Amino acid sequence: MESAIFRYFKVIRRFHSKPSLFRNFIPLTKDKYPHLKRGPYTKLDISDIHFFQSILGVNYVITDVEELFSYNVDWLKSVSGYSKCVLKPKTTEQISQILSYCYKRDIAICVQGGNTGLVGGSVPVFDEIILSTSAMNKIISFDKLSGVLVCQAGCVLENLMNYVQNEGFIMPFDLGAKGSCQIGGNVATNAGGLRLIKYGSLHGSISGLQVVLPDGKILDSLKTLKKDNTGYHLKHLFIGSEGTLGIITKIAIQCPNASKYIIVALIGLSSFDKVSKLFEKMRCEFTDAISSFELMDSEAIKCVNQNIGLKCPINNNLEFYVLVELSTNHNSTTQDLEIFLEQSFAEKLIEDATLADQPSQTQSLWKIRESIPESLLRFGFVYKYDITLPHHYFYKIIPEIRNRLSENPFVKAVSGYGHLGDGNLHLNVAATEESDSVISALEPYVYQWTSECKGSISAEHGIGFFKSKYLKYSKSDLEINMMKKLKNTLDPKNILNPYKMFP
Ligand code: FAD
Ligand code: 2HG
Ligand code: ZN
Repeated sequence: MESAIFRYFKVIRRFHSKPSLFRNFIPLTKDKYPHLKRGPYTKLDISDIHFFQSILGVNYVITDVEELFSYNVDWLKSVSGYSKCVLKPKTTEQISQILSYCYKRDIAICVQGGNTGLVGGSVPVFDEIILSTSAMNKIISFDKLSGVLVCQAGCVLENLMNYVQNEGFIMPFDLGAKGSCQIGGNVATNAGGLRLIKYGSLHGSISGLQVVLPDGKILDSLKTLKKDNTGYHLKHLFIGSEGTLGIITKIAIQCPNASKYIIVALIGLSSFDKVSKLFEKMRCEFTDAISSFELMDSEAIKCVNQNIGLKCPINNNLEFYVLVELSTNHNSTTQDLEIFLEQSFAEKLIEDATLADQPSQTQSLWKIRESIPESLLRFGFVYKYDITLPHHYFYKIIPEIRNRLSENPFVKAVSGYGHLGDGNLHLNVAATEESDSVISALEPYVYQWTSECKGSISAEHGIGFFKSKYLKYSKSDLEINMMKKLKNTLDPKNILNPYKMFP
C-alpha cells in the first residue's frame, strides 16, 4: 500500500500546479524565495511516523493531505510550507519524547499554536514537522486569592477569558485573534494587544513557565510566586522567543480582578494633533482607568464599512477615530466621561462621540476596531508593518507611504491604526495582489524610517520569517550576536523553528 507521505507529495504537487483548485493560490515558500536553501535536516520516513504514532496514538499524528494544508499556510495566506506531518501531543512528557527523538535524528520542527501569527513564524518554511499544541488545552488550576491561573499552552485565549471572568477576574491581555490564538503562542510572541496600556506586557504578568528544550529536557520553572529574585529569570528568555528556544508547555499567569464598570467611547477628531491632545488630557483626567486607547484612521473605518459592512455610529467623514476604554470601580465614571466629552466638544477638540457602558453596546464598538485586519485582507493581500514610534512621529509615516504608492495600480488602501496609547502603529498597505513594485517601495524604507526615529521594527508581532533580515534595524551587532549565542547554547543543532528570527 502507498504510504501517506507519498500520497501527500503527489497531491501537493497537483494542488500547486492547478491553482484554480483554490480560490486563493498560495505559492510554496521555497518557490517564492528561491534563494533560501533547506538545512541539512533528516527527511521523514515511515519509521519516524511509526515512532510518533507509538507515542501519541494514530489519531494525533496527521498525515492526511487535506488536513495538512491549513497547518502549512499562515493566516495572511502569504507563505506555505510542505510539511508532511503534524503532531498533536497532549502532555509535556510526550513533547519531551518527541524532541529528544528529533534532536537525535536531526529532524526540524515548527511549533504552532493557533496559527494567527502575522510574521510567517508559525508555519514551516520547507518540510519541518509541525508540532501543534491544540490538544494541550487543560486548565490546571486557578487561585482566587493570588489570581494566578495555571494552564497548558494550547488553551485558546477566549476560553481562558471566559473561565476567569466567571471567577471575577480578567486575563491581563486581549487581542482580536482571541477566538483562535493560544496562550502558548501569545507567550511565545509576547503578544501586546488591546489592554497593554493598563496591564503591561506579558513579561510582567507571567509568573512561571514550563518549557521543553530542543534536546527534550523539561525546564520546570512554573512558579506562581509574585516575587522571586533567585538569580537569572529564565522565563523571560522564552517570552517572545517565537518558538526558537524551546516549546512552552505550561503557563502560570497573574490575572487582575475584573473592574465593575467598563465604559467605551468612540470619538471622532479632525487632526492628529487633536488626537495627541486628547490622549494627554484623558491621561490626566482618567489616569489608570484607561484600559485601551486605540487609533483608527478614516481609511480603516472606510474599509470596515465597505468590506465587512459595519457602520460607523458617528460622523463618518472625519480624519481620525479613537476608541477609548475605561475600566473602573467608580459608578460615576460614565457620567465623568460624558462631561469630559461634552467639554471637549465645546472646546472643539473633538468633532463627534458616542459612549457605551452596556456589554452589547461596548462589544459592537470593539467589533469595529477588531475587524480592521480582516477588512483590509478582503482586498486580496496586505503588507503589514507593526512598529513602535515616539509619539511625535506616530502618524507621520502614513502620508509618506501614501505618496510613495499614489500611482501604484495594485494598492487599494494605506491605513494607519493601532495601540496609540503604547506608541504602536499598524501600517497596513492593502493591495489586490502581491507585487514587486509595492514591496520595493516599502522595504527597507519603512524599517529605515522607523530606525531613524529610534522606534522598533516590531512592537508586538515579532520577527518570524518575514522580518529576519531587518532585525539589524532594531538590534546592534552585539545584541544579535548574543541572541545567536543563546540560540546556539539551547539549540546547537538549530532544529527548532529554523529559518526564523535570525538573518
Ligand atoms: P502562532 O501563530 O501559532 O505562533 C506564533 C509564534 O509562536 C510562532 O513562531 C510559533 O512557532 C510560536 N509558538 C506558538 N506556540 C508556541 C509554544 N507553545 N511554544 C513555543 N513557541 C510557540 N498580536 C498582538 O500582539 N496584538 C494584537 O492585538 C494582535 N491582534 C491580532 C488580530 C488578528 C485578527 C490576528 C490574525 C492576529 C493578531 N495578532 C496580534 C497576532 C497573533 O494573534 C499573535 O501573535 C498571537 O500571540 C499568536 O498566537 P498563536 O497561538 O496564534 O501563535
Ligand atoms: C491589531 O492590533 C493586531 O489589530 C493586528 O495587532 C494588526 O493586522 C495588523 O496589522
Ligand atoms: Zn496590534
